[in-house]
Order: sequence, then structure tokens, then C-alpha cells
Amino acid sequence: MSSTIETADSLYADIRRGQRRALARSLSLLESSLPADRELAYALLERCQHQPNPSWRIGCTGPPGVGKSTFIERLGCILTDTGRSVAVLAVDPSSRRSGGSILGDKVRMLELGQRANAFIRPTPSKATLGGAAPSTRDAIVLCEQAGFDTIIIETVGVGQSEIDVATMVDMFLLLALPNSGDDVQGIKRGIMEVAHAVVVTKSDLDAAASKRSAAQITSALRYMIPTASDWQTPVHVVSNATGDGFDTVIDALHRFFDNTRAATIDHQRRQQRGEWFDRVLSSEMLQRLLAMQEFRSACDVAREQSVLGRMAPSLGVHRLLDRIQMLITEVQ
Ligand SMILES: Nc1nc2c(ncn2[C@@H]2O[C@H](COP(=O)(O)OP(=O)(O)O)[C@@H](O)[C@H]2O)c(=O)[nH]1
Ligand SMILES: [Mg+2]
Repeated sequence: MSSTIETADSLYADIRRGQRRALARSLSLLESSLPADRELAYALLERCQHQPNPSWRIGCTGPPGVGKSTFIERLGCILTDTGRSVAVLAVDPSSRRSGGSILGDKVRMLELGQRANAFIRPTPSKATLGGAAPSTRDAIVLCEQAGFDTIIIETVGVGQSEIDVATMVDMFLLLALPNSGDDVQGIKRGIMEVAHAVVVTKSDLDAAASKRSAAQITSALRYMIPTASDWQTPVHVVSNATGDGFDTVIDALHRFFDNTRAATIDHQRRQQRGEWFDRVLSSEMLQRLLAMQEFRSACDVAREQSVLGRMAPSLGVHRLLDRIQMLITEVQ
């Protein structure tokens, strides 16, 4: 135990000194499921200090191939040029299978990755809690402790995971492809509703198609519930290849973080932390209980009764939990 404390102390000190290797190692600890690593990760989180100046937490979503990585690379370079320090947490859908295909993203963010005030980190996506690994929320905190004032999260372009990322950032960007059709490219309403800005990419390919898309999205947004009462979701048209349109995106970031939402971000983060607490509580509680042999056996017995039709499943669970509650009360 004391060696855990010592290691956590020195690791945390190295993170605060801005040592990339220490930060990378800490993020690996967060992702690890080994008990010793988890202990150390928690010891690190215990040491994290409140950051007086809130960072910019930006989420970036959109279908595969829309240009998220390329967009983040360019945006990150512009932001580091203006003195910000940028950490990118990329979520790679295939890393679980191949164990290393994130290389593709790393290569694409080559320029940003070389900057002194940037840090790029692939995050393995664990299936259980959506496209961003459960550890991503803690990873954000550690990057901030390391001094990064801008955290950008790239998400996988599928379903629920996109919405999940929206609950861990301040500003959520949705990237969309230019299209020539007359529908809103099947972008799911739920995602549009949580986006703080929509960015149509690849305007260098067909400027007219990009404009058309932007107009369609703008009109679709009119019929949706606004993300926040004081913020109107802008629709930008950019080229990640040439950099066209990025000035409007940067302008929107400043309006969002410096003016409009500055007062409410703290409140929003409190709410996010509360909701995250509830989610971790319900998932961890079950895991811990199931790891206890007595509970597991009682659970198996009650389940079997339900399977055999001797007891309604709802009743089985109810009786089981009644017994647990009685046991806890007796111990007290
Ligand atoms: N012409 C053009 N190609 C782009 C643009 N943005 C991205 N791409 C290309 O689109 C492909 C997918 O980009 P990537 O950033 O990996 O998309 P992601 O899957 O959303 O991260 C790559 O080959 C990029 O070079 C753009 O603005 N213009
Ligand atoms: Mg990508």
C-alpha cells in the first residue's frame, strides 16, 4: 500500500511537471483492469487538484470518413499556434480487435503530434459504456492536471456513443458530409439536438454541395429543441484540406467559451459529474456484489427458481434484494 502512495506521489508530480510519459502511463493505468493498476489510478485521481481556470472540453462526432481526425488536426494546430495547449483523446472503434490500428489516426495527426504543446492519445473503446471508454472522463481530468487547456475528444460515429461523449464535454461538434441529395443525410435527430455546432466538411470537393447541406441542416435545426436557451447552433462549412472556414469555427469556440456559455459551463459540469456518479454507482455496485461468492450463489438460486417458472423473475429479484438488505441490517 505504501508503495502505491509513493508511486502515485511521484507519478502525479511528474504529470504536474508536464512530463508526457507520466501522463501516458497514467492514462494506461485508467484503462487497465488489473487491480494493482486500478488502485494506483484511484490514488492518482485522489491527488488531482481543482483547476481554477476551466479548460475547453470539446467533443467531435460524425460518421466514419467525414474528416474528424483531419479536422481535429487542423483545429488543434490553429489553437496551439494561438498559445493553447491541446490534448486529443481519440476513440478508435477497432483498437479492441487489432490492438493498434489507432496508428492511422496518429499518422493523420502527424503535424499536431509533433507540437510541443499538444498530446495525442488513442483511447481503447470498451463496448460497455459507449464509444468513449469509461476511463475517458478521468483521462480528461488528468490531461487538465498536466496543464492542457483544451481537450478534444474524437468519437466513433455510431449511435449511443455519440450522445455519451456529449455528456462529458462542454461543447459538442457534429461533423457532416456535403451531399447532393435533398434529405438531411439521415443524421439522427437526437445527435443534432445535442450539437452546439455543426460542421460540414470537404468544401474543397464541391462547394455548392457543401452549401446546400449547410442550408438543409440549418433549416432542420429550426424545428429542434435548442441545445441551450442562450446559444444558437451555428452551421459551418469547412475544408480540412485547405483550411477554408476555420476562422468561423474558431470564432464560434470563442463566443461559446468566452462569452455565451462561460457562466453556465460550471453548472453543466456539476450536472455531468452527478449523472456520471449515478451511472458508475449502478454498474460498479452490481459488479462488486456479483464478485461476492455468497451473493453470487443466492443470485444463482433465485435465478434458477425464475428460470423454472416457480417464481416470477421480478419477484425473484425482489426477494433476493430483501435478503441482502436484511443481512446488511443485521451486520449493522
Ligand atoms: N478533400 C478533402 N478530404 C478530406 C477532408 N477532410 C478529410 N478528408 C479525407 O477524408 C478521409 C477521412 O478522414 P478522417 O479524418 O480520417 O475521417 P474520420 O474517420 O472522421 O476521422 C481521409 O482520407 C482524409 O484525408 C477535406 O476537408 N477535404
Ligand atoms: Mg478518425
